[in-house]
Amino acid sequence: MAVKDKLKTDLFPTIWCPGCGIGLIMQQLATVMDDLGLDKLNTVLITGIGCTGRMGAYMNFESVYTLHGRTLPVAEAIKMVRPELNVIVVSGDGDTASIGGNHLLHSIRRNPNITVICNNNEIYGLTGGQTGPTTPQGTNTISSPAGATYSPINLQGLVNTNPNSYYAKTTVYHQGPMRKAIKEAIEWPGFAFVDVASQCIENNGRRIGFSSANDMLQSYRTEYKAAPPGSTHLEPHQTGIVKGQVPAAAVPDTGPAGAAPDNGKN
Ligand SMILES: Cc1ncc(C[n+]2csc(CCOP(=O)(O)OP(=O)(O)O)c2C)c(N)n1
Ligand code: SF4
Ligand SMILES: [Mg+2]
Repeated sequence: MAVKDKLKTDLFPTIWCPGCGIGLIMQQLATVMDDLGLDKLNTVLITGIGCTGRMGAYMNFESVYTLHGRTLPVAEAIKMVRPELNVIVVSGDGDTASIGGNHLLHSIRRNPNITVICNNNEIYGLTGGQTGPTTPQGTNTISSPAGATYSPINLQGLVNTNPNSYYAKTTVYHQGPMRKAIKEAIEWPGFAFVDVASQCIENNGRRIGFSSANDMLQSYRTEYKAAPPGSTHLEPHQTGIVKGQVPAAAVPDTGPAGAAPDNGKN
């Protein structure tokens, strides 16, 4: 099968702005899905709301377009009842870490065998460019014209609170490493998170001084450096992969076996 068979090219052009990073992620995801032999029968895509959430519509897979922030409970539920499926979540940084932040904490804790690809454009793209949980401190946004007040959330730190998790940081410029990270994440037998720095030129980039999507893309080339092999922690603006211990087969938490004891109070 060809990579293009993984995409609904009859629906192109997409609704994404020209130069948006989301398409670069979709292209690499489609390539990996083709390499791994993923198809409509063995894989389901879960997306949230936001520009990123539209990816499910353009890929030739069964997909669930969930409520904003609710990708992870839907993904975990599907994995629980259909454990043989590959369950892949694609969601925006706001969707993942803000409105979906509580679900993120508990998915990391439960360690389901699902893959999360986070399109981290450091902004709420769809709604016009408001400050989100990953927006760097000091960034001018439509909701923080004097600069974002707070430090961004530490996604790597959160994911790595589970010693069996997989975390990768990459960018849409680094296509080869992104492809490797997505492939390894899908193959990882537990919670795997691929954090992809990606440009939103229209609702973030232009406001912070980039004149084109390509300028923004090239900035990832100069700003990001690969972490030394074997790193157990990535510094800001380092790309790389931090793998925990391979998890043992997940045992679903189905509650106590058998009927509750009759203690006379039932
Ligand atoms: C419950 C709920 N709250 C708020 C919104 C409005 N909303 C839609 S998309 C979005 C932010 C999207 O940002 P992100 O997840 O980073 O995705 P991006 O558009 O950047 O890809 C918000 C706040 C909504 N649709 N539903
Ligand atoms: S608003 Fe930003 S994230 Fe949304 S499609 Fe346009 S460039 Fe991409
Ligand atoms: Mg975003």
